[in-house]
Amino acid sequence: MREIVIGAAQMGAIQRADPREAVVDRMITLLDQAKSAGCTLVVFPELCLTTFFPRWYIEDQAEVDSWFETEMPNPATQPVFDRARAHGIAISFGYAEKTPQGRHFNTQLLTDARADIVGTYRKVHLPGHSEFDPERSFQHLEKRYFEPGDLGFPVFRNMDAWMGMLICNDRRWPEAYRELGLQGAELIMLGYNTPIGNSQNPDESPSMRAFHSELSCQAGAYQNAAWVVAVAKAGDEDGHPLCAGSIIVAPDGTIAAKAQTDGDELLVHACDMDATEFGKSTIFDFKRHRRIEHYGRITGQTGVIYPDGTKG
Ligand code: ING
Repeated sequence: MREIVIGAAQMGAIQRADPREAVVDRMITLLDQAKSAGCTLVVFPELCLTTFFPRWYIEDQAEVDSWFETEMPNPATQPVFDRARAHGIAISFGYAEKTPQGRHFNTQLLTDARADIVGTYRKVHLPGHSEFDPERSFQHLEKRYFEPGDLGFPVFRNMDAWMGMLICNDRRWPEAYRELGLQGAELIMLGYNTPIGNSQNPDESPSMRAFHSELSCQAGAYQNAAWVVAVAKAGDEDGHPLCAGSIIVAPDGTIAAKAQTDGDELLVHACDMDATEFGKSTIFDFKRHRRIEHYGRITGQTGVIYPDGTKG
């Protein structure tokens, strides 16, 4: 039995004025709780060091860059790595990455139990828009502030298991999970910041947002026989509510743990990586059942092409 006691460290709101140091203190409190609960791996949300700044149209490039990290670890985040190392806990958390070449990504890192970084993932699926939209009550400018990830969907060997990461909108795209599943991923960690704004569209109600988040994670877990740990940044950020509902999903698609609040909250579950074996060797034994000769459209085209050749 290859058991990893995993902590899903949901975080409540981070206000635009909150300094990284205050956020780091909250992360360390969650790490201490995780240590007491026997966790050996803790997953934090997407962009967990700052407010969800893509909701703002920011014209001053210096202010935009103030939301990004130019190195990792760095002075503000070093205390998190130090505490994780002291506890012997591996961590994964999301942050806005600015590379030495000046490129901008929405990134999630993973460390080993010594808090040494074993790998990073850069968000591929960027939702929203790139220009100011006057019709919206809040903006969603990830396509403005980030480039699509350029690392693909990597899987890392860590703590005697195959682990991959996704970020937020990625969880809605089955291709993302399958890219990890085809590398044998047994654990998929993802953070999210999902606005539950005041849209009049019933499909965008808070309850539907929560339903679609769970549906996507449960499907991804079940269809790739992997554990999925989905961790929210939740709560009301400067008047803009974010969806909570962090969950730990088992390889059979059932929810093993679920957050009850929209604040800082640690979920804990002992995840047996060998529990992925049944699905991977029966229903989702990819090598026995997949028929790739029929899947050409999935990577051959981006949008809809109708049978009569017209494009959606
Ligand atoms: N946020 C949202 C998400 O995919 C979104 C964007 C919300 C898309 C609701 C569709 C519906 O959860 C991020 N950061 O991707």
